[in-house]
Amino acid sequence: MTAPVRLYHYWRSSSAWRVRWALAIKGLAFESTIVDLAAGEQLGAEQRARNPIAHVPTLEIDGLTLSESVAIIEYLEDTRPTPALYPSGAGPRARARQVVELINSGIQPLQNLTVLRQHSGDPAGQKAWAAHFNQRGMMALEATLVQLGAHFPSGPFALGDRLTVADLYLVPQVYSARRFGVDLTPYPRVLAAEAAALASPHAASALPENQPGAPRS
Ligand SMILES: N[C@@H](CCC(=O)N[C@@H](CS)C(=O)NCC(=O)O)C(=O)O
Repeated sequence: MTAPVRLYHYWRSSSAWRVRWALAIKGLAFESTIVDLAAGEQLGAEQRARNPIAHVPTLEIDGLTLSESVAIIEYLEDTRPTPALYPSGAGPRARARQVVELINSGIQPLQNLTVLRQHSGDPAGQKAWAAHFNQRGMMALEATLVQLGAHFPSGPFALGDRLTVADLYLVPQVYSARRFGVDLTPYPRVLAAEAAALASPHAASALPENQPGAPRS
């Protein structure tokens, strides 16, 4: 019997959201272990043994224990290529990775709990820091999507007429930007991509509010 796919995640983790969404698109059911970031569970020995930097997500699949959403999603794409999350062709794939890394390296790490706490002990100071880097990131994301639009069939998604990995990174980051109070009205291309991606099949099951441990409104 094959071991179940297991995801170590947290409802509000934007990086875990990307992976939940990819799993849903690839049609992979998974079992959940919640690592409560607010309670500091990521810092405990168990999550550190899975991922020494003490972050979520971690995915157990096919006998592997994988961390880092890029590595996980590329593994899923390599082993379960349909439906594809990356466009085909070296150039379009590089452009998809450009959007992924803009978010994964250029924005999200700066809002991590560890970074916010290192920056300031004051919640208002932490929020201002995260808002600054999200606003700067959204500006870059808007300009990038406009530039890249010339290279893809026109459409509302991050890379044009179909949902790609770029959307799986964009939507959780827009959610974070909103949470930190960033005004998103100057970024219409980003907002159009978010709306299209959220309306796509499989988006709902990955949403933060639909995860175990999320506050019930
Ligand atoms: N580049 C990593 C980022 C992982 C990451 O930063 N996870 C955050 C939640 S989104 C985390 O676990 N933070 C815990 C902390 O800062 O203590 C990925 O894509 O998986």
